[in-house]
Amino acid sequence: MEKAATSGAGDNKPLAITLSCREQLKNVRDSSGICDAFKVKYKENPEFLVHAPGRVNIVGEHIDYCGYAVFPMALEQGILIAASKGKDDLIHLANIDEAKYLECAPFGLSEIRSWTRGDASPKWQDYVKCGFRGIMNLEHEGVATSGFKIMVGGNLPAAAGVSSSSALVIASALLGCVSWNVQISRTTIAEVCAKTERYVGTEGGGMDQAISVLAEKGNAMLVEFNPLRSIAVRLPGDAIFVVCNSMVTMEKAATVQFNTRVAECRLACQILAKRVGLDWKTVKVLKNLQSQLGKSLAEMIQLVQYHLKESPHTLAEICDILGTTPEVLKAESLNKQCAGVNEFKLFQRATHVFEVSVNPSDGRETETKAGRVLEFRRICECEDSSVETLVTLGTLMNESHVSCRDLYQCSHEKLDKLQDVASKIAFGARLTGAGWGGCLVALVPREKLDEFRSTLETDYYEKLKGLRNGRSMDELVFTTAPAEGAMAYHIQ
Ligand code: NG1
Ligand code: MG
Repeated sequence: MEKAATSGAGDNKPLAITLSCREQLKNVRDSSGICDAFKVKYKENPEFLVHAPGRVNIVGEHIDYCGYAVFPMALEQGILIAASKGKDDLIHLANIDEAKYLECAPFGLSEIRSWTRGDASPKWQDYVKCGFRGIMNLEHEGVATSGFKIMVGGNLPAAAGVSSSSALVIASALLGCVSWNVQISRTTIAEVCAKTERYVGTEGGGMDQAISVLAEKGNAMLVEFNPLRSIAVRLPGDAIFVVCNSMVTMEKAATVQFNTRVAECRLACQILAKRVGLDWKTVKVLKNLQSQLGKSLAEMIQLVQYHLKESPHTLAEICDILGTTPEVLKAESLNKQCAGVNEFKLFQRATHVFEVSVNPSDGRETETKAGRVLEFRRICECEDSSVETLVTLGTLMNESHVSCRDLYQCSHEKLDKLQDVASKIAFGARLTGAGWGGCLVALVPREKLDEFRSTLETDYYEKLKGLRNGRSMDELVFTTAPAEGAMAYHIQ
């Protein structure tokens, strides 16, 4: 059984709101479309509605799985599920966009308990399975006693780096909790879903699941890991964050890049551990290495510069340093997707992680350039909305983009072009989420919003009409206030 954690900022909010009549359900979250589609499909009314928001990460990319804190905010846009409990253990699943998300054959709950994706490309329904699996494995009384009829919809662009996958995992898990009466904290749901989303095959961190379920309306969240803790942080009043879709889609679970980056961070950690005399097989997470050594980030960067070379390490070189064989290394440190990769850029990846990360409880780093996440939080907490403050925040965002582009190499030429156009008007802009496509987040002066949008339209979107595919500017570029975490609505 999983142990229950209870320390999230959003933990004091109930998981569900009870509604007394059907009309109330239709008035929640623009849900009449999905309620109607549910009724057409299943010839009955839904009993539950679940909303789980997507997110933008404002600063701190590809560091959650290294154990470092990140700084996301929940979007108003999200995944919306309408559902009713079934009479047997089957899950019937349909998507409102049935042309894009093909209907799948019903599957039994018993099949989910031990489900993993295997070698096929991930399908949209796999994320639903991840969510249910997490809750089922908690082994609470009443769990998985009934299946569901489900209609999935919402207004989040998929494969765009705004975390539609985790929002779907969270929404499914929350539906499981509420309908089977599993009473656990939001923090536990976040932890469980971070683990189970890995069954699709990517070794992600826990940022997306945490923000989707723990977010507080009006605030961004500093999310720390091990143990998971979320701290609400108010953004400066005049800061307008704009999400801009590069129109390049990236299915990270279907590609080798994401997991290779995770493996590179692990290998960098293990080599450093070995070099300083620790057991490389047990020290696999950069933050844990830093804690064990009691070093500052600046000192960690010195270690990187001393022990890792700038040119890529081959598998054979890594085995040599660690005194092991490729077979053992594959079992200890690599994942399936990077089985065929032979060159690992350990110096650059570790430098990116230590540059952008900071231990929130360790104030020592604030004077160095190293702590972009903590620095961002510190500035926000000064509650000063002056132009100088916004310029400083924007500069941190631009620096973060450069680190993602050059050191972590998780950008894309079109995303870089968009960042270039955006940052001419914005205080700053950076890719958000895993990268290799997806969205940009920009901090834009309030009075320049119109100019920002029209410049993006002429200098970016108009030039890529083929990719645009008829989408409106409102779909591609939108402002968003920090929204609240996931919520279920139940008619009684
Ligand atoms: P995306 O691909 O944007 O949902 C992924 C990971 C995060 C984090 C970011 C990079 C999952 C579910 N999400 O987000 O944990 O590592 O990349 O900062 O794997
Ligand atoms: Mg995702």
